[in-house]
Amino acid sequence: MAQAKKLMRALAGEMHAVPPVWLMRQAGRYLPEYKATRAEAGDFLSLCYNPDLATEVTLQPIRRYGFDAAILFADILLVPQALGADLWFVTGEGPRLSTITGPEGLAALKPAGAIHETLAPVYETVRILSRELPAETTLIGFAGAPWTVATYMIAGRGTPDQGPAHGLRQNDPATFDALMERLTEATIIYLSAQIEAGAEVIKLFDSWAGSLKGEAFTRYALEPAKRIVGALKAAWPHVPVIVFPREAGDNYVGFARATGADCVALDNSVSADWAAANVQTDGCVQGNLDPRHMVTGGQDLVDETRRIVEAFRKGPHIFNLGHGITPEADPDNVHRMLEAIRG
Ligand code: 1CP
Repeated sequence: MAQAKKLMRALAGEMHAVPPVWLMRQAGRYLPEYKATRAEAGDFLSLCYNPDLATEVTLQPIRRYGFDAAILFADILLVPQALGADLWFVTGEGPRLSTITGPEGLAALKPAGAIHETLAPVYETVRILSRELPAETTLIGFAGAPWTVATYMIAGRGTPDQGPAHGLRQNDPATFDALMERLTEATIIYLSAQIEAGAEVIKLFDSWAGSLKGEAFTRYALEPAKRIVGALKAAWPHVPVIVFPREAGDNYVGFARATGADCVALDNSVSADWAAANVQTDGCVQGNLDPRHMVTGGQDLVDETRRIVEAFRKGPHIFNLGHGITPEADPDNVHRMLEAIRG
């Protein structure tokens, strides 16, 4: 079947002089319309679980910028909540969760199959979006990878070095491995439901993969991604999967092939020239403009954007940032970036 959507064609290996583009966190606090809808919802989690308002914030950046993809508005931490963890957000600080420090914490979690009870509104958002998005816009569903989600469940918050999670995996591997297993199962169930509701592409965010080294990277980043991609591909061989083992460095090489993914998303700590020579040789890559350019703008933004497009011109590429756009970003800089890409 001929695929009309540009982002889908890039994922299938097609090359473009003007690559498809979307941004991580494209719905978010840098947009005044997002802040208004979030205020209407009351708080962040109420926004995530309100299908009409979550649809609205997903569509806002599409209306404003005409990106090639929309990413479902939700959060990677909804899965721990659906497994029974307490979750709340402290304004100006970030997420807080109940912690898992040993076998009791694990025993208190619900089975993976119980997540639909909590996550049903998210599937409804996907269903509404698949009806309402423009015909040329691809709908991306997502989840956090087990390691990244586990780091939050163990520490109860975001951590600079994921120390508590490394501590549990070294000191109580039985509990840690059982948590990873529960998360892997829940992630497969969650992403399957998103595909059934209409998600056309899946992205797996392993934001803290970079702190796993050597054998630990293989075991806790690569292996779970491979299982998740394998399970999705067994049921939906034509649904592309983008994997994002952020700050993987040399471990980006061969990651798509080893996991069966269609595309690897690159953070901005690797150079585009290096990634073109060592990662894009396996297929589509996504990335990797430093998000700070969305704050600082100017000629540097234009030059860097063009340099990245040029570096990845010899293979399939989806333009994106190397990490999420920040609340301090200037919405006009996104227009400048698009102008530099699309001309
Ligand atoms: O105050 C607010 O309005 C909340 C800010 C916010 C937003 C807009 C959070 C809290 N999550 C989100 C949405 C979100 N999160 C999306 C929606 C779609 C889009 O990209 O537009 C997605 C895909 C995520 C994914 C996510 N959440 C990740 C993986 C990607 C990444 O940024 O590395 C992670 C690590 C989270 C956890 C999380 N949720 C929110 C925050 C501030 C964080 C990071 C916490 C930390 O610093 O450790």
